[in-house]
Amino acid sequence: MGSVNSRGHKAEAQVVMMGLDSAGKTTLLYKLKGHELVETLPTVGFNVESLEAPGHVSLTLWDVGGQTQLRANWKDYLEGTDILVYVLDSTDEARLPEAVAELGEVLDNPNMASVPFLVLANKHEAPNALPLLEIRDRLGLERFQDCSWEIQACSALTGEGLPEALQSLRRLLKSR
Ligand code: G3D
Repeated sequence: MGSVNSRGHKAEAQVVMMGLDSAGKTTLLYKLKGHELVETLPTVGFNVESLEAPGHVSLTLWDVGGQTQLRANWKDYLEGTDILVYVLDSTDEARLPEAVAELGEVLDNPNMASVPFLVLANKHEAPNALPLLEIRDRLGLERFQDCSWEIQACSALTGEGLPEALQSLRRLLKSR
């Protein structure tokens, strides 16, 4: 997946962004692209968007969970994924177990073996957001020893944490 430049490095990266519906993926994408915030509609199927940082990065957005009809297909598209960005709603404690289970299922896919991943604990500006350390513990991230991962708190609304998230992406791209 992607292309190779004259130095033999990949010039493009296939980043797959996943998370439960309403985690904030669409808002994040627009914020990262420098657009004004837009009225968001529930993501149907998937969007493919390209992002200019850090280089040519192709971003594919997926909702996981709930939409059984679509879930049957998304696993086929994981092949060639360079990085997984998993977006969580830090304020949605009720659906955290579901989000944890879905992340585990995605990472268990053979196409995801040793693919680095970044967890974005979104909506962190909200007063009822769970602390980042608690989210990390409840995700059980320590068990993923075979691949590089990072977790970052952010807010797609205020932009807080997004420069750090892009730095994490760069680090993880280098770790491939
Ligand atoms: P999705 O693409 O993952 O399904 P969306 O999620 O981007 O559509 O966002 C779902 C809702 O969460 C939207 O609110 C959006 O404005 C809100 N949201 C996204 N990011 C943040 C954030 O960082 N903080 C807060 N407080 N809200 C956020 P609506 O009201 O349109 O459903």
